[in-house]
Amino acid sequence: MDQQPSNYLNSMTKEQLAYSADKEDSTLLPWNVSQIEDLLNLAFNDLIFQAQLVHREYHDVNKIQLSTLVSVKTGGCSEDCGYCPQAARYHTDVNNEDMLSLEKVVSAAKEAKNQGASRFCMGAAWRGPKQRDITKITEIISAVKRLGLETCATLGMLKPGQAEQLSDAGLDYYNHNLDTAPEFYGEIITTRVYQDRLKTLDSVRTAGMNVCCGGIVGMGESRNARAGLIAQLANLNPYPESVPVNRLVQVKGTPLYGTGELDSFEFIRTIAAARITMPKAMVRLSAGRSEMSEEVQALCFLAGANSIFYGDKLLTTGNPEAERDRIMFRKLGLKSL
Ligand code: SAM
Ligand code: DTB
Ligand code: SF4
Repeated sequence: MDQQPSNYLNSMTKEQLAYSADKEDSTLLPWNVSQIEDLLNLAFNDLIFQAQLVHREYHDVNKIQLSTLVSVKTGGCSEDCGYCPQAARYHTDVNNEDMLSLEKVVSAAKEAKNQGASRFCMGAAWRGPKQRDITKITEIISAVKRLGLETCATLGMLKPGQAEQLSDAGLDYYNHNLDTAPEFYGEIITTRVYQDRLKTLDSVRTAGMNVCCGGIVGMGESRNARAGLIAQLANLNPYPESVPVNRLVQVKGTPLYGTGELDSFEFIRTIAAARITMPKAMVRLSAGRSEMSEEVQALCFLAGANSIFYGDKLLTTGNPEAERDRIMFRKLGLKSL
């Protein structure tokens, strides 16, 4: 592997960091894919050092934000995302369930708050919400917000006007991932295009909500494709407030089941590149933690991750138990935000 010396980066990142930190200055240039590939190609220690410099400039490196996820509508989705156990067309153990009642979601949110989460994220296996879904989910969002939690939802593509309704109900963040680089995207999803995703992200911004947008690594993509994803995210103007970096959770029955395992250092490098290119964002070490050792997670935090999903379940797959995370936090001297 071609490793670049550390000083190679120094002059480049100063300009790029200025751009990333202050997008209002339109004279500064956006990131191009090859610059991010150069970052990913650095010797590991040099990359982590650069990521730490940025992380320490913009964040308290010992503080981690905790979000708890709940699936408010599980399974039966019409889309064909090759990684997803909730797509109706794949034969997985996930069944098509009804939407959870307001009471059930509120009780899950109370429990998340008691456990120490600051944000409650609600996911639905939809291509996008129908108007009747918006009516129900807005009631749920307002009720969760009243508990004093930050709210986040991931409901698929939004039609004109829907983002405003969600925002009016008290939704703080909308999660909608670009998932991968534009060039690799068609290998993973065919039922919606990249531009559809960008359009939804634009509506979320226009409605005044915070954007939570990231992707998945470990789907058989190249390092160039990981750089392509980071470039897309970093060049959103402004870049997302929250960037979930998921490691593919391989679920039996999905097309991506059996994909060659991604080396952990590649995952950590991706986190570092996200941190360097999006200095103020919260970078979330998202799906895949159950399959990671504490040591790998510690390296992710060192690379700039400062947010996690907290609670024993993601949407349909497992996540480390809250108590296990508390023990890990104690060992690493980490505190929740
Ligand atoms: N249906 C909505 C949508 O696709 O926008 C919201 C829910 S969807 C499950 C949210 C995100 O979860 C996806 O965009 C993807 O990035 C992530 N995800 C789904 N299955 C995953 C898996 N097996 N491993 C890692 N991430 C996954
Ligand atoms: C995100 O980027 N990751 C979360 C959240 N946003 C909704 C979802 C991960 C899902 C992992 C597979 C599952 O549990 O179904
Ligand atoms: Fe449906 Fe979302 Fe899963 Fe794609 S990722 S199949 S849209 S639930």
